[in-house]
Amino acid sequence: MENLNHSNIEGYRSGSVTAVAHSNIALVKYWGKRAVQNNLPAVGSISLTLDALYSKTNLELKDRLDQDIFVLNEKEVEGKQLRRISDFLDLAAGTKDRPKAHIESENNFPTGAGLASSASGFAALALAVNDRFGLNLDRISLSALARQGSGSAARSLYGGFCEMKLGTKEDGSEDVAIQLHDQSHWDVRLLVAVTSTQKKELGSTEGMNRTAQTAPFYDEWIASQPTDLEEMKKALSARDFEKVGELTEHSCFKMHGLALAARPPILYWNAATTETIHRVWKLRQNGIQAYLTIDAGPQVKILCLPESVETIKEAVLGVKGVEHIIEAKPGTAAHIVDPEKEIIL
Ligand code: 2P0
Repeated sequence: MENLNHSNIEGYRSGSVTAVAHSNIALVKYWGKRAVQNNLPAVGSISLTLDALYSKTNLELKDRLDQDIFVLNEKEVEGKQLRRISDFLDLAAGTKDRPKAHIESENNFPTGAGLASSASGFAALALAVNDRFGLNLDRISLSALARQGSGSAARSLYGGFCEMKLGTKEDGSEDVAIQLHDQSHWDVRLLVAVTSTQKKELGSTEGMNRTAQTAPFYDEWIASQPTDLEEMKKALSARDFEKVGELTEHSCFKMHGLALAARPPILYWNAATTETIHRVWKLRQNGIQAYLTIDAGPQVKILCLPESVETIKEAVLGVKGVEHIIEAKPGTAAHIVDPEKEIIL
């Protein structure tokens, strides 16, 4: 590859690259930061990468641009959102004196609606930047880079099941994600019951910061997380579906209970979210193994095994306000693709 002629900084590459990263869903949730500097999470987390939801990002460095250009879902983004991207590129380059980037990104699912678009988006961007800036980062270092764009993005570098570690150092070098099991470990399914495609009113960063500052049970949340993480790792290794499901629901409701205890309270649910929770619990009473989780948005994500998919879909599509269901399997790691090829693996 040919280097761009830019301020004597070596390594920049001309031409464009396209990266794909899948979204992920936390089975043991991340909520709260121990430091805003370097975006350091207050707790570790465990996630499942989802094949059906992804961001596809094309990046090209251009010497002649005055500022970065970021096009998301065919619309040019400006202001705060663009600054977040530019800051991330400065951080990756280690300098503001870098060639500007023209970035075009698409999500194949609603953006900013609790479906982890920032996770897949920043993971894809980290991979693309690594390639064009010639950084040669390994996966762990890429996860640390992606984390600084968005905490959950660190987990989208990997396929299958993944753990985001809680570090102790201020520089964040220990706050990295590792793979626990690849996508072939276990054929579970995650059904996303979409109850609204509107952008959420309160972003995750603001939501978790308010929770940390005002929720009276915040210290207990932090203190109880290591046990949940250990139990989840054991249950995943053993493919113990009931245990994984029970822990997943517990972590979800602990996080949302905590957010509700913030001042003013934080509630990401709508009426259909609540109805769907009851529908899933009813299914379980009737012997169907289905467990749910909810993120910073009103969608309900139902963890199940392949044999229960159709029964659950039928029951949940019957809930008033459920618009449609996205079915996902464990997805692959973030990767560079041929932009001409439509099929995303
Ligand atoms: C998670 N969420 O573990 C939790 C559960 C939402 C609910 O990580 O501030 O966009 O960019 O680090 O990663 C969403 O928050 O927050 C999130 P920042 P992020 O998936």
